[in-house]
Amino acid sequence: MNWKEMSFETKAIHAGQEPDPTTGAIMTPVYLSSTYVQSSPGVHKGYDYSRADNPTRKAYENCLASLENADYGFAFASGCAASTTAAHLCRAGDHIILSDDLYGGSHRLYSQIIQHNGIEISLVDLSDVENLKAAIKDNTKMLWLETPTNPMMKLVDIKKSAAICKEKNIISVVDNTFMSPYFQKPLDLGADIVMHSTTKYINGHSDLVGGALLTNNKEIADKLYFLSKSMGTIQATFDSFLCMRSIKTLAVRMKAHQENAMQVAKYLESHKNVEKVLYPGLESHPQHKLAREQMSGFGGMLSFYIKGGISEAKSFLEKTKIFALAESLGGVESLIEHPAIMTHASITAEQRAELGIGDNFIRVSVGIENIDDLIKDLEQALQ
Ligand code: P1T
Repeated sequence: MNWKEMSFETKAIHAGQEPDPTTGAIMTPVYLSSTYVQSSPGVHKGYDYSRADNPTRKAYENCLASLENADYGFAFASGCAASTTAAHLCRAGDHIILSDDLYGGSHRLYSQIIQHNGIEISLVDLSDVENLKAAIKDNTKMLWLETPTNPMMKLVDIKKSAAICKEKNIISVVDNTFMSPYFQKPLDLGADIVMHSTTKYINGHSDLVGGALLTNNKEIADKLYFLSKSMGTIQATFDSFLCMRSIKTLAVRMKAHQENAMQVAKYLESHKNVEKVLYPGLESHPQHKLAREQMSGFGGMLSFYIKGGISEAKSFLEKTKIFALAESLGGVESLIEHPAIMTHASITAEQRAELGIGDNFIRVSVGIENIDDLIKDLEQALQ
């Protein structure tokens, strides 16, 4: 079957998966085997040890790769494990340019670990491509961007950024966690690698932690395969199975997330106790035009400033009942959180202030519950 010719919804359900040849089981079995019998030294059926390859993980990796229009996919133990592995494409003396606004854990990984290994980093506001051009040095090896960024919802022009990198032989990586391939396909726009925290929309049920890297570049794929099997950063077999099951419904979930998020964004924007809403689907978003160009939808994530300060924010967050006060995002259930105290606490207060992550700043992952119930919940908490 040539999956490249199939539509997203069909690939999400079938790509990489064949009925089990021995039993006909329609779901790929969970191959909980660490090793594989060889008929003669070095002669086997394509699998020798599960850190290198596992049939369940491979089926999942192929399915996810097909959704990003990638030829190669690798699944990791977490989004951070995927990032750590990709960062090893660089060596001491190299320079990495990163979005200034990043998930707090990614910021911590690069500024407190990767940088200490002799790799130079620059945090840059990539929403203006001129800033990217100005930040490039002779030793720049990689560009790492989130779009939309977590949690400020800033957009980065993937096509322009990737073209600049290509000219200078810089590897461009896009963290596509917020949009999922349903709404944004960075490889089609010229990026070299797509990264996911599959913990989020890809798995979508808040019951595992995982990550992924996808690429069309054979040389990069060979290196990532070498790194993942050598560093052992791979996704566990059962978690690969769960993710593969979950992405079968990715298209329907993403549509529902977006529909609800748009209504929540409009509701919040019109509320007297809300100062400002950041959602790429709103015309008030400063990069709404770019959102329409490079994304096919606007996703389920939004942020807003509540009127007041820390006490108003805390009081609101303590009162929501359906929106659970918790870190993470992208699950079917609605989550709400305070980035300054929770997800972005590892960033210095000074950097948070520069980015706009203030005491009255709140991030929302809009789930797929009934929209009337969601609005009612926000209404009683905002009052
Ligand atoms: O949590 P983990 O699966 O290791 O993924 C890290 C990560 C990477 N990139 C983005 C854009 C992310 O949002 C995350 C994880 N983020 C959260 C836990 C959060 O609440 O924002």
